[in-house]
This record gives sequence, C-alpha cells and structure tokens, in this order.
Amino acid sequence: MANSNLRNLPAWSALTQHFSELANIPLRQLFADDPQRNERFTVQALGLYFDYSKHRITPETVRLLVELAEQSGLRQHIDAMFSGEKINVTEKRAVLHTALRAPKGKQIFVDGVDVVPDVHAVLEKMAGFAEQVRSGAWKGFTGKRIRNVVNIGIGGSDLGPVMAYEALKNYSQRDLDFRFVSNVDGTDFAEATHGLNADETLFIVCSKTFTTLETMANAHTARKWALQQLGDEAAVARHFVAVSTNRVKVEEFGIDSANMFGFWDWVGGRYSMDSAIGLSTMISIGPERFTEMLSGFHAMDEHFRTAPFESNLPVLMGLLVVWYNCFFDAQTVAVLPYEQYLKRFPAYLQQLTMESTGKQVTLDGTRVDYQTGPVYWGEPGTNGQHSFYQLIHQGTKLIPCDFIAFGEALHNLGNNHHDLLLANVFAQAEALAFGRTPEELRAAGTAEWLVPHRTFEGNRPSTTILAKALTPEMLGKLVALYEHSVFTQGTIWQIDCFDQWGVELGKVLAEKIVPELEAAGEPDLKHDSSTNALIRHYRSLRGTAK
Ligand code: G6Q
Repeated sequence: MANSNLRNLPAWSALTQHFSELANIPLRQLFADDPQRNERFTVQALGLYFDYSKHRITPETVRLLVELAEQSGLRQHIDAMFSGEKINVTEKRAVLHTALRAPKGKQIFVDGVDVVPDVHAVLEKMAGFAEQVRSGAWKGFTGKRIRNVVNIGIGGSDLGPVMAYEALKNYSQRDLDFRFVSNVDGTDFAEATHGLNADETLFIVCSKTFTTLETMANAHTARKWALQQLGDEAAVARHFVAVSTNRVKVEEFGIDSANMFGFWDWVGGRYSMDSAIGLSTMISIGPERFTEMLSGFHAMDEHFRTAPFESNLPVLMGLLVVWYNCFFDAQTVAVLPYEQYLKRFPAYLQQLTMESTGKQVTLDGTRVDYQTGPVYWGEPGTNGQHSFYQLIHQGTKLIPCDFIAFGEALHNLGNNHHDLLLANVFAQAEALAFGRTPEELRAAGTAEWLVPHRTFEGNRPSTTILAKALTPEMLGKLVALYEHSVFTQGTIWQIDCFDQWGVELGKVLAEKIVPELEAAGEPDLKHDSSTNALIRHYRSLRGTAK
C-alpha cells in the first residue's frame, strides 16, 4: 500500500498541471474535437452501458487518473481486501463483504479459517426460514400465519433492507406487508405498526452489536406491544427473530438463539445488506431471487478485482469522483435514478459513501491536506427535474451527476410512459453538458433582456448508466459498483473507509443526557450554556421542570 503523501505522487502533480490546461475547455469543444469521443468513453460490461463521455476529461485525464490509482497502490489494496487482510486498520478488522456473495467452494480465510462455508450455512438457514414465512408454514403464537414483517434496525441495519425492499418490490410476495422501524422517535414505531395485529406480525430485530440505543428501544417497545395483545412470554419465540453478531445479548433479550441469524465482525454495517441483515429482503423476494442478487454482487466484485483500470467500472467511477472533488472543488455528487423503484437508492448511498469517506486523517493518523468524501444526494427523475435540477443547470455550483435508467419498464401501461421517462433522462444529460448559448437564443427570437436568464452555460458533467431492467441481479451489480467506487476513492485518499468513529460518538453522547432529561429535581447541568439552556427549556416544554 502507498505510504507517500498523495500530493507528492508524480501523477498528482501531472493532474494539477493537466487540470489548469483543461479547466476552461467546454464539453462542446471536447465533443467537436473528437468524433470518437462517445466510443472512447463508454464501457459496456456486465450488462451495464456506462457512458462517461459527458465528463470534463480527455484521454490524457484518464491516463493520469489511472496512473494515480496505480501509484496509490490500488491494485495491491484490492488484493488485500479480497484476501481478508485487516485493512480496516483502526478497528483491526478484515473487510470481507465480498465473501458474503462468494460462491460455494471458494476459499477466503480470516485468521486461518475459511469463512465461505459459514456464509453459506447462514444463507441456508435464512432460506429455510424465509420459505416457512412465505408459505405460511411458520405460525404465530395463536396459530395464524404471518402477514406482516417489521424490520427493526438503524443505519446499516435499516437502510439496505429498506432500499432493497423498495427496489425489488416488483418481485415481492404481495400478500406479505413489509414495514421498517429505525428512528427512536416513537412516531416511527407507532406508524409502522398502525393497524397491525400482533398475532400475524413478525419482528426482525437487526443489530450487529445488539446494543444500539434506538434499535433496543424499538425492540423493547415491540415486545411490549406484542405481549399486550398476545399475553404470554412464550409468544416472543414465534414473533421475534434476531440478526446479530452478539449471541449473548440476543438471548438476554429473550430471543431463542435458534431464531438468530448471525454474521461477522468483518462485515461493516453499511456493507451488510447481502448478509443476514437482508433477511427481510429474502422473505420478500424469496431465496432464489436473493441468490440472483448475490450473483450480481459477485459479478461486479470479479470485474473490480480483475478488469484493467481503464475499463473497470468502479475504478472509473471512483476516479471521476476524485477528479471533481479534488481538482474542480466540487462538493457533491447527485445520483438521479430514472426508476421509481430506486427511490431510496440515493439515501442508501448517502450512508455507504459518506460514512466511508467522511474522514479527515489518513490511515497513519496524519491530517489530510486535500478534500476527501463529497456529499451524495439525489431523488428519482423526473420528479427532481421539477425541483432542484434548476440549480444544477444554472446555479453557481458544479455538481457531477450519475443518471441511472433502464431499457425495460417494469410496468407496461400500454402507452408511452417509459419513452417519456427515457427521453427526459437523455435530454437532461444533454442539456447539462451542452447548455444553450446566447446565439442560439437570439436566433430563436428571444428578447435581448431575457437572454442572460435563459442562457445555459452547459459544461455540467454527468455519467449515464443504462441497463436492461431493474432485476435482483442488476441491483446487486449497482450496489457493488458504488461500494467499489468508494473503495477506489478511499484508497486514493489513503483513509480508512471502514470505520465510523463519528457514529460511535453519537452512540455515547446521548446516553449522558438522558438522565438529565428524566431527573426528578433540577439536574446539575455541566454542559456549555447553550446545551444547558436547551435541556432546561425542553424540560419546561414537557412540563417536568421543578
Ligand atoms: C454502519 C454503521 C452504523 C450501524 C448502525 C447500527 O456502517 O456502523 O450505521 O450500522 O449504527 O448498528 P447496529 O447494527 O450495531 O445496531
């Protein structure tokens, strides 16, 4: 792995020089100068058509970015991850979400133990359980079949399950209702269980640690809610299962370890949707389709591990993020799926990317002197077009966009919905890149005073990703694409993409304040004056101040 400062790498200096030459060349000119530009900057792999020609790059940019990746040790770092080395240095852990989708028979060792058989044993246990719930063979305490599945978890134990459920709803068993509770705000639990009968409801408590405040609060509330209706502790075994690495805590909660689905410390929360954390996904779409999703993940893993960097989708995607973030000073990346089922995909990616690359020191603890992770955000198209796209088109900020679209509609309504959708995605990418010049406006008869308002500078970069249809397999490929793009970014920035000390801090801070809110008398507050006043004011609003 590289240990030199990023700024001292020859490719970094070369890119700095190259940027100053390229920064003012518009995309219009880059396209006009190179009739082959589209073919040059389109990669087709694994059923994905990845067009990155509308980026502010030349072949020289790609050559230098690939050199940057090489000089940063990306190849060696990829090998280190896939072979189970402890590349999460601050937590001294291997990073092996890729083992979760490794086919049977592959060998991957952690501390001398092959983990692949364990992965498949859990998958088989999940499949057995999922089939029982789907078929109705799994009976609730009163003998009724399960109709509602409520996933309780937060962060990595929620965002993946929610996103995958929404993304693959088209493939879900529709006589089962899926709901998700994450927030400690009681509204979340109340609304998620509104109208449900406990005797037909299964709770999946998802928590790697089984200590997370929000999840434990919601799990205890769920148990109370269920027992109020079912009236017998023995009902817990029929209505609660757990997904965790912490057997002791699961048993303490009262869930039989026979109803626990395990995973391992080498699976990070935000990289866990294809582990047992995906149990709700498997119940929804069935084990077969879950396996298809895993094979999509695995195909992208193999592509990332073996394809030359010049035609490696996650590497190219990650390098482009570095290019805009570090050289153009772009602060964000917009992810704009033209597929309603991907409505939670940007939210999912926010955690995957920002919890991974939101770091200010390198692996050896040195403060970085360059920008790290950008803000990821987005909404499905075409809705976003009637809202925030204005700023992307004509605002003062540079926002690289990822457009994602599919050739086949999942609902063919017998008219041209899908053509309208696709026409919009192509038009947006085109308008962002090429804009509308004052000359074009004048030629179309626009009044002179309106010309500046109606001018689009263009030169706004985007990638367009096209695939045939949103299937479980394609979802696996897309998620792995972003996972490995993040890995590429983190390797260049020399940061630990797999720890999350910021999250850990949040987990301890609130616990100090809870007793101060609940104290009977006037508590002795030792925070800053603002926090002390907020606590007192809350107590008075709540009507408990003495
Ligand atoms: C993810 C983070 C974090 C975590 C949640 C839930 O990478 O570690 O989002 O997933 O804090 O943690 P538990 O699964 O332990 O409840």
